[in-house]
Amino acid sequence: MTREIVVGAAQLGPISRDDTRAEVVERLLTLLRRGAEHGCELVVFPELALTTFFPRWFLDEGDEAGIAGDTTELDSYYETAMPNPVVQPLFDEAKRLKVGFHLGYAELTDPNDPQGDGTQHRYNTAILVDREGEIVGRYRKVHIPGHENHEPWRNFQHLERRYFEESPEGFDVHEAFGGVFGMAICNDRRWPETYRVMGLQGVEMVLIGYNTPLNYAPDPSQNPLQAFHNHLVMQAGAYQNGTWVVGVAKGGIEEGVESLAQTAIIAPSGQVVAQATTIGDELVTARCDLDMCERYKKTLFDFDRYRRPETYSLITNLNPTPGAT
Ligand code: ING
Repeated sequence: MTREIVVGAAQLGPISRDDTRAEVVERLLTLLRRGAEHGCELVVFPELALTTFFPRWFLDEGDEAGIAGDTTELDSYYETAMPNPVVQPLFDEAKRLKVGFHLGYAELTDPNDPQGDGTQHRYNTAILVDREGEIVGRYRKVHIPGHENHEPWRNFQHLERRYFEESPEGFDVHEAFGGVFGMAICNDRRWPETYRVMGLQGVEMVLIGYNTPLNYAPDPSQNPLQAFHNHLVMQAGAYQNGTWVVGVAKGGIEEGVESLAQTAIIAPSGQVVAQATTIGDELVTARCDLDMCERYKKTLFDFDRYRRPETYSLITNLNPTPGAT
C-alpha cells in the first residue's frame, strides 16, 4: 500500500491592514473546505496567514536600541495564544472535516509560560495540526531577512529583523499523516542548510509559507529573477534531500507591495507537479507518494554511503576561516 497523501497548497491573495482576522479566517475556511472536497488530508496556508505582512512598515517609536514607545498597533498583528478564539473556527472545521493544516502567524510569547524562559519573544511561527485538530509541531523562523532599523530610503520596509527574533530552536521533523514532515518559513527556503538539517532527520515533506515582495531594494537586478529563484531553491532542496516541498505564497498586490505568488508542490525528483495560475486565493492540489522519497534517499542521496561530513566542517564552524587547513 503506497503512502500517498493528497495535499492542498492554499495560496492567499492580499490581506489588507484593515482586514479583520475573522474575515481572513473565513477565507481560510473556504480554502479548507475546498481542500476537503478535493480529498485533501492536509491543507497548507502561507507565512503570516492571519494578517497583512506588517514588517513592511515602521510601527514603533524606538531607534537602533530597539522597539520602544506605543506598540499597540505592532502588537495587534501577533497571536498571544494558539489556538485562540478567532482561529478556533478553523481548528473546529478542520477536525470536523478530518483535514490537517499548516498555518503561519506572528507569535508573541507569554513571559509567564512555564515552558518559556521568563521573557517575552516575538517569533515568525508556523504550526502543523493533524487530522484530529491537534497541534503536532511548531516551528519558529530561523533565517530572518531584511533590516533592524527604519530605512526611509526604501519604498517599503522589510523590518522582519526588528519585529521577529531569530529562533534558536532549529529545524525539527514530526511524524504525522503517515510520514515525516518538516516546516520552514520564507527566507529559510533560500538556505540549503534548512533542507539538509531536515533531510538528515529523514524528512519526506517540507511545508514552507512565504511572503516575497517582487522588489528587492538592496539589489533590484534580482527583481526579474524572483520567480526563478523561488522555484530554484525549493526544487534544489527537494531533489538534494529526496523530499517533497510545498511552497505556499501570500501573493498579489498587498498594501501597494507586489508580492510573488507561484505557489508550487514539488516532488523529491525536483519536478514541479502542480502550481498556482493566479495571484489570489487558490487551492493547488496534488497526490503525493511519500514512498517516492526513498528513490532518491536510497540511491543518489544515500547520506550514510556517499556524504562526507568530515570534509564539511566549515559549514558549521561559527567563525569559518576560508582557506585555513
Ligand atoms: N521574505 C523574503 C524571502 O526571503 C526577500 C525576503 C524579499 C528576499 C525579496 C528576496 C527578495 O522570500 C521573507 N518573508 O523571508
